[in-house]
Amino acid sequence: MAETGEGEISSIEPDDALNMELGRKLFLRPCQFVAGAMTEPQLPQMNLPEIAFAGRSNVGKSSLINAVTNQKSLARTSQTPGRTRQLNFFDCGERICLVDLPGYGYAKASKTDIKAWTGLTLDFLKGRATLKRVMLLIDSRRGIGDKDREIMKIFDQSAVSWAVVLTKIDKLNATEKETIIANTLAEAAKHVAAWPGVFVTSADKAIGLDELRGHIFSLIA
Ligand SMILES: Nc1nc2c(ncn2[C@@H]2O[C@H](COP(=O)(O)OP(=O)(O)OP(=O)(O)O)[C@@H](O)[C@H]2O)c(=O)[nH]1
Ligand SMILES: [Mg+2]
Repeated sequence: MAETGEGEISSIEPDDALNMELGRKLFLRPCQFVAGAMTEPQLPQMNLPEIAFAGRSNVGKSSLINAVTNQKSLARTSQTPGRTRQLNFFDCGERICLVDLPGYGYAKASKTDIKAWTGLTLDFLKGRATLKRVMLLIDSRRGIGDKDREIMKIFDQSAVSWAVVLTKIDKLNATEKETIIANTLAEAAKHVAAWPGVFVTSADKAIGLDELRGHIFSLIA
């Protein structure tokens, strides 16, 4: 474990300072919304490497995309879970595409809607040639749950390369942080398709963003 400049505990060694710097620069370029897809024919052909943000409803996917791209309202965020109901594609500097996925585990939406967006999301995750990595977001207050385990299984079976990102770390005290990071690392390590680390982030307090940007940059460098 390493201490970042802000004194936050991070499980990531800052050994790739160059990637972090280039990743930071990458996201100084403007990002723009390209397409929102609710059906398979609406999926855009991007010809850019893609990084998708997946996770439970309300885990903070849209907020993290905004934080990483330095754009306050690129992806729509909400107090109401289940807000992102389509796959949203954002072109960042014509170098990379970030994909904001609908969250899973939201019980209040209609069954037909849930089926539609879950089906499309799974098809996308399993069959997208340009998809470089899925960032699987886990709310650090909740930890990995059964729904997350189901999706990890799907990733492993479909050979989707993925990495775990803890969100909303600003809500935890130091002891809680250490526990959740250790538990999450241990669980991620059991999965062959998972990147062997965990990103520790807060969109609100701008924690762990350069590490995440550096990781994303390393995937397209
Ligand atoms: N404290 C704190 N709250 C956060 C953070 N990131 C997101 N939130 C809050 O969590 C709620 C959900 O955030 P979203 O970014 O909309 O979550 P989402 O995963 O995109 O949600 P869906 O689109 O419904 O799947 C909002 O009220 C955010 O303000 C964070 O880093 N810290
Ligand atoms: Mg969202």
